[in-house]
Amino acid sequence: MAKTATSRKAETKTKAAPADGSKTSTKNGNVDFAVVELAKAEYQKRRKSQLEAIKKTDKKTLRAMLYEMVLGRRFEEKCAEVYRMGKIGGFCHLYIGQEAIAVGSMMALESTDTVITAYRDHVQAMIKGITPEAVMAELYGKEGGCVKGKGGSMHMFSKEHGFYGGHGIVGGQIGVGTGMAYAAKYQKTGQVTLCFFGEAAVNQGIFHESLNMAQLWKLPIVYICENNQYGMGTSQERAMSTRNIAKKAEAFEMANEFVDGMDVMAVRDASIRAIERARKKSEPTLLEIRAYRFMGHSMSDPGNYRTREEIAKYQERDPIVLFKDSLKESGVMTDKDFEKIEQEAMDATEKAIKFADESPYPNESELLSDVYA
Ligand SMILES: Cc1ncc(C[n+]2csc(CCOP(=O)(O)OP(=O)(O)O)c2C)c(N)n1
Ligand SMILES: [Mg+2]
Repeated sequence: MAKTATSRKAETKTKAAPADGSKTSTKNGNVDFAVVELAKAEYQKRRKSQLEAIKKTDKKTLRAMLYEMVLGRRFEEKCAEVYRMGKIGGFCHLYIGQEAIAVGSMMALESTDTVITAYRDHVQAMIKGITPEAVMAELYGKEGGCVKGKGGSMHMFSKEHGFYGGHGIVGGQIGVGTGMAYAAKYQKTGQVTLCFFGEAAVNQGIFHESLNMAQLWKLPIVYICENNQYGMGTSQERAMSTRNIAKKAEAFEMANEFVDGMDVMAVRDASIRAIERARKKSEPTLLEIRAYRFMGHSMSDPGNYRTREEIAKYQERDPIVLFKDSLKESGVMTDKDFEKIEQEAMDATEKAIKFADESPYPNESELLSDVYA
């Protein structure tokens, strides 16, 4: 059943990653409601600016944005379910809670632009146009997958759709993405590259080397640091000497912005500015977009490094609920519209599952084709 715009707590159907309880400040590991109240206040504040941004955007775009966010959420909830049934093997990193980052930024691109990302890639692959069927079949390791079942969860890829992975080496895609932007400039294609990476990748040398080159050579790229505040079980605070990632760009005299990743319209606004800078002036930008992952690092994460209050605090600012509330208050959409979108997303997910279930495993003769290492 579809949720109403105000049923905030009910939005995330999937249970948050379990907390060990030892770090909670309340008895029995209960949620600290003072923290939750604070988060609610923050939520209201953010909604005002979202309402303003909605007024300036056409309904078709807004609907498409909400659809992609809801599809991403429902699709991945299903991924978690079928993973537990043993239908998906290997690593599986979910994007639940971070949907506003991919939707806000990627939906400001032209279809010919290119995207490269890390292993948390299912939702980005779908926004770039790879069908939910091809993504789910890839997760199953089936022939109908976007890379014929050889990549799996971490390696979605489609040259046709300008989606260049799906990379497992933390930070590796920052160098490759910089090369893609160099190629676009050299070949005068007019394409802009969006290069996504987590905050833990910022501590890698490749980040600093790439940003230096991109600014020096004025490359048409937008670096998007998806700061979900954890690299596996290590919080940013424990691994980085500063909280401020956006400002690192200033070492290279690169344009930069810090963005609230729970607010899809704020992400869209900042992305439009950065993409225009890349396209019109051939200049790079670093966006630090701060959100929170509601699930564990991967499906096998026991989640004993953070508290329930912390997860609940961020779930109070669920980006989908925030967006629905604002759309409803703006009079752009009604509960009926939301129900329709929920149904479409569920149907697309079910269709993807059916396709993946029915798709055959790759033939043995395919074992070495397209394999270069
Ligand atoms: C070079 C390298 N070092 C270590 C790892 C192991 N590893 C896999 S994911 C991960 C954390 C990355 O966190 P972040 O970049 O913040 O992305 P997130 O998982 O939060 O999306 C690490 C250390 C790796 N894959 N590659
Ligand atoms: Mg992270």
